[in-house]
Amino acid sequence: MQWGSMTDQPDDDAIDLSALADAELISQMHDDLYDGLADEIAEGTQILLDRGSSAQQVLDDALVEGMRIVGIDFRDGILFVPEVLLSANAMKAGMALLRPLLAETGAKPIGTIVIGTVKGDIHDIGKNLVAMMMEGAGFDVIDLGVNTSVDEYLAALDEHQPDILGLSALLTTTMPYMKIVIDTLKDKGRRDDYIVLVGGAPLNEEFGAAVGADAYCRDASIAAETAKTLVAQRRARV
Ligand code: B1M
Repeated sequence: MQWGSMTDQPDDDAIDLSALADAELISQMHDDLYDGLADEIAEGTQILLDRGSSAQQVLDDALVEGMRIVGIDFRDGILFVPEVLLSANAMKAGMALLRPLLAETGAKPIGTIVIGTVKGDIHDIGKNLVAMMMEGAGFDVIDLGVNTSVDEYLAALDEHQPDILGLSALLTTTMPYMKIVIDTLKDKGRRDDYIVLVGGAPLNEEFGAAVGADAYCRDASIAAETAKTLVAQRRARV
């Protein structure tokens, strides 16, 4: 843990991140993410990028792995909501630098996706990553944010006429809302107008099939790959 000085004295204990080798820097970033130090995470991310790491490597090795460690201690009651919020904020500082790199394509959009975290759920880090990877894969992304109601999804589908609807849920208590959204589409005779993809840590293939999604996506890369494959298949049929 690294604490700033409470006086005007220079902070002799501050770690010079640029002096660390890659492995040490990544390990220090796990600690900094744990401690919710957004500036340090942004600095570490930039150093790794400047040294030639790919955006995907920095995301996987430094940020997602650091967040996995945070998640374990949150689960075990060692970290609490305010601390985890700081970690999430620090992760976002790193993601802000990675976003344009992950989304860099220059290609014509290959389709449109409307995505949101379902009602009752405010987790958005994973959903944001999926949105970034989708952009990187060449999709136009309409991000509805968190706590999204059926009516909000329907309004966005009407407005944007996307190829894909993406639903994210991180809580066992909010997962069932995915079925409410999909059943509403069925009731309105609109289910087959869209490819529906679902994802989130507590889901699995079986759940995805049970709620009537076209596919469950374990992570953001798989989501982007699945989106490309299913859009291509659908276009080949018409
Ligand atoms: Co929350 N939380 N949280 N939390 N939180 C979990 C999910 C939990 C597993 C922690 C734990 O106990 N170990 C637990 C859920 C338990 C359960 O339901 N069985 C939990 C809980 C209980 C809660 C609260 C209820 C705590 C409380 O208040 N007592 C509360 C709920 C608030 C609410 O939503 N109503 C709460 C609050 C919070 C914070 C606000 C503090 C914060 C969220 C900040 C934010 O998102 N802006 C937070 C966090 C950060 C977590 C953990 C630690 C990390 C989640 C995360 O960002 N992971 C999480 C523990 C964990 O998951 N290990 C936890 C990193 C992210 C990259 O992964 O989101 O899985 P993930 O996304 C992946 C894939 O799942 C997939 O791709 C992503 C990228 O590869 N994916 C999709 C996700 N969405 C997709 C959509 C797709 C496709 C793929 O559509 C096409």
